[in-house]
Amino acid sequence: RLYCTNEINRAQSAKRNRPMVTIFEQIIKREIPADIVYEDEKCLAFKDVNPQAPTHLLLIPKKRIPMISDAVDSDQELLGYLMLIARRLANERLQKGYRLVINNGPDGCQSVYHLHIHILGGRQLGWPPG
Ligand code: D5M
Repeated sequence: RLYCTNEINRAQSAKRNRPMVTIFEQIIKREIPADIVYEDEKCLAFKDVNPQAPTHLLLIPKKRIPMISDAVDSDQELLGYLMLIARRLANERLQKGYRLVINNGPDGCQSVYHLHIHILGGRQLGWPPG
């Protein structure tokens, strides 16, 4: 619960205080380390530093899209591509099921303003999410 409250506080202040260059862009450029599990010319996947399940990966486009609500019609192919890569990474690791999540904005609990798909699994997940 405490952790969840911290996550919400972080998300509520993240948009106001967001940096020009996000931590995920720094990971793409190898300016800060990450446990990278997949990369191609369009996207990158790495382990979440604060895992919420035994498997918790983040899949990000290399293109700078701050949040899903900023996506435009011309992103259709990229967004479809990301879903298929997310499916592949999840299928390889999580045969018993998984969840793909995109948090959007403060109330959606988004804390990093570079679009990312959470890939979660490895335990029975609950519903509804908090
Ligand atoms: O999810 C943002 C996620 O990003 C959150 O689960 C923590 C994770 N995070 C933050 N910094 C890092 C680094 N440096 N490496 C790996 N993972 C990180 P959101 O949907 O915005 O709440």
